[in-house]
Amino acid sequence: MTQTDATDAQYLADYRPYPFILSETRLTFDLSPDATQVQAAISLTPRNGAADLVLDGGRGLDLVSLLIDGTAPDASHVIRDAETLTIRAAALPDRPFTLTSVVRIDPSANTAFEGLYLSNGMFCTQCEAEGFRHITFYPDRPDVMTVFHVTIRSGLPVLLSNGNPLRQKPGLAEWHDPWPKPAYLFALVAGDLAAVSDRFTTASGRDVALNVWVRPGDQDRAGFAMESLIKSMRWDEQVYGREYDLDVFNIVAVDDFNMGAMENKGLNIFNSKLVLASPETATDGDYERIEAVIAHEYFHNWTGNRITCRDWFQLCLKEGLTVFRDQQFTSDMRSAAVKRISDVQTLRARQFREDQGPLAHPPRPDHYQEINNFYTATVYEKGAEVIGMLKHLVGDDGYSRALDLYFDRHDGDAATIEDWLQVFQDATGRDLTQFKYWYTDAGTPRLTMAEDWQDGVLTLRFTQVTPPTPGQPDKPARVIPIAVGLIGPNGDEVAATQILEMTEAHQEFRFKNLGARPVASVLRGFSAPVVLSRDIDDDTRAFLLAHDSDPFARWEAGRDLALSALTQLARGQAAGDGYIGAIGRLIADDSADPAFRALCLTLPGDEEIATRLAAEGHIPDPDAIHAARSDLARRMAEAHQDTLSDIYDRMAVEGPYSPDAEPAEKRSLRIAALGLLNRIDGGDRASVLFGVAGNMTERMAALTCLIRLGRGESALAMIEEQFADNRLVMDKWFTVQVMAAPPADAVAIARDLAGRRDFDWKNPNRFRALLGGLAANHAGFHAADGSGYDFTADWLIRMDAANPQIAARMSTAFETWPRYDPNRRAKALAALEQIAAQPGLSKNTREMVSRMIAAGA
Ligand code: 0A1
Ligand code: ZN
Repeated sequence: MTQTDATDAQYLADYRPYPFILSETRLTFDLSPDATQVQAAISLTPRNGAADLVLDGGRGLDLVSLLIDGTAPDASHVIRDAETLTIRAAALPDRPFTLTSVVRIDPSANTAFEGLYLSNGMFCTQCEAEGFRHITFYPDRPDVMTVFHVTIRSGLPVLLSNGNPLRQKPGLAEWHDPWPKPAYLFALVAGDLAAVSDRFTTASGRDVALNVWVRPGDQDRAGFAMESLIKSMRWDEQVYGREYDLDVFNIVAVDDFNMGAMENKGLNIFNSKLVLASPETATDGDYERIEAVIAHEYFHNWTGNRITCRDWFQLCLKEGLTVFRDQQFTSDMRSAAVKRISDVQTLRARQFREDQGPLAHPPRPDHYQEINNFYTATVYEKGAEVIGMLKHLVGDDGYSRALDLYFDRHDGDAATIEDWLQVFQDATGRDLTQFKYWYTDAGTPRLTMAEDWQDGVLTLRFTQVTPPTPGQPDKPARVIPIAVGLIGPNGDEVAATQILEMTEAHQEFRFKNLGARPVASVLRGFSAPVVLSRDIDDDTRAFLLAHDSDPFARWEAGRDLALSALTQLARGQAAGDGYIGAIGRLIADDSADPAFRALCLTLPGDEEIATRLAAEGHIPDPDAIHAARSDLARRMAEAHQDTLSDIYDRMAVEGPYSPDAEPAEKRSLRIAALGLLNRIDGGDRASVLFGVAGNMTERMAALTCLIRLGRGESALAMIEEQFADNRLVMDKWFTVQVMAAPPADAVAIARDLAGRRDFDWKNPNRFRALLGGLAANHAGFHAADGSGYDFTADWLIRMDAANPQIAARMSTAFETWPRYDPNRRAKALAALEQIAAQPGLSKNTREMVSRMIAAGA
């Protein structure tokens, strides 16, 4: 997969069980910001005779003492290097023994937010994937599981760890987690915290105390997170038959966090942006994400914690399944159609982009250098799509039998993708040999369809090809479930959805005894993560947009129409009238639900247009794309001014704000209409709305509109004045100014903002707000003078020294660089090379940058 130094790569094929079995881990923490002492007593039994004991743990651990059954081993038997501590077999008993170490660590110096660190004076941990080794010497791998007993000594008022509380008194807390777990699920939190509390009684009668811990004063923004938790607990019992298994469930919100949230057993730790919400500070999108991520982390208790991964190559075993489950949850809580369409949009924007560029990798990779670089859209989102396909192939009953067997057979295990597939084979009798390629091969299959109509028979001919990806030049045909329905000339469905199973490189399917030629609705519900091309004209697309009974396929027809118009416009051709007409009919149709109409009204973004152009063999021109999109939006607004204006007025929601699906969907249509009208009303509606809106959803929408027109100044000043102390709102404030800026101004604005005192760049949310805002301004980031690339590269270098995970993650702003023109390519490559040349660059960023550079070689 990479051209980089292969010597420090890890390989799936090298897996060996750990030579010791652990039965208990007892940890004692004496917390202090710059000198925390950690005592770890680990009970071990040699698995098969004598072996060296190799523990993970690097230079940041200051070893104070080391004892084996109370006696120090001879120094000649103890070997330390940069990443491990080894005790030679000769110094170890050949029966069960206890290893007790004491180390000192400095949480206040931990700016990488991996291991034990401080966030606003609060101690917290992040141990996935390999953070525990920064806390103490330990076999830090997911297949080493044991019961943990934790003692925390600190003057801070709230002291939390995993499991159930034992002794709790001022200055001391003891926790016991009865469920054996790997070290990556360990967590500790200590701070001055306040809780929103509730209770939940499980189906079998266990009474569980629930707490959402926040900074004192933030309790009024934590209620929605608690409601979401209770809904998740109930849903997992009803739909998957899974109950919670401890007496307490704690959630803690922290301001400094590298990712979204973490499923530590009984003590989930969250980025505060995924917990805190009030109508004045959070948008409908924020509420929906909070509900989904609370569910995701809670669902991990079974898919991730009770059944974990044997090694990190199997990451999608827990992540793909848990994303699939949280998507099902959201579809049940909100509109299933809207959820599916937005999941496909995300998949295409993130995973297709990854899968078609230098960073492509299989959902289950077979080697990596830095595991933190593999928390990707491919592992998460494609991992979930693969499960959706499996469900299509075995049916709902088969899926449910397989899941019951999975929980039954593997509870308490550290499992593999092979185990997972075996469960489906055993529960359904289906051979999944060919299906497994979805896990082991990278790349997005291209599916081409041609049609033939003769004597009442419709023939659909499919061809599949998966383009080469780094390290995988040729790929065998995959099994692809293609959901197809047929629509008669009058718009009625003449054949209901059925799944065609494609298993060959070329394959045809016949539909017989048809009276008149139907229109095929293909890949309904996006039944497989492929790129479909078919020979279809705009009239047929418009027909599908008007009549398809499958909401995804219907939306997709409109999307295709829009993309075909936009790509032509971007290439200097006249286009768009057909799309504008078809959209006019759809938005006037009050029987279609508002959120669906909103999705249809929102044009594909610049990035998506660039991707389509590249797929069609053209070099995307960011400025031409931006101009094409603005042009089509303005023409849509002109053509449908009255209808849009009517929608804008009618979709106003009366009464107090509620984040529920129904009002949120009305707001989404209202905002979509506003976005178009803003192109022709000079910003008048946005300006009024900004002043009167009582919720952040409409205020942000109005602010975005004003910024687009260069009229954002006073609205930005008002937000700043009102919310200077609210980090989460100020993060949005940073993002929107750069993201919505006219592309020619974006880099200069980003530069100004980076010079502000409140650009607290070591905070991952603030850094992402600014750099991510620029990356999302397609023509701004890809400015022809290379200023977007240089600005980003400079900041990545700076961030890398403090927090390698964040720098490596944000480096993906460059991942599409090979598809642009020679001038931009040269400038992007120079920026990547500048990063690569940085002395002391982290392994994380080095791996990412060298994979991206290799693509241009
Ligand atoms: N397992 C978490 C994601 C996560 C992964 C790594 C982290 O730190 C490097 C933090 C969180 C989830 O899927 O939610
Ligand atoms: Zn997860």
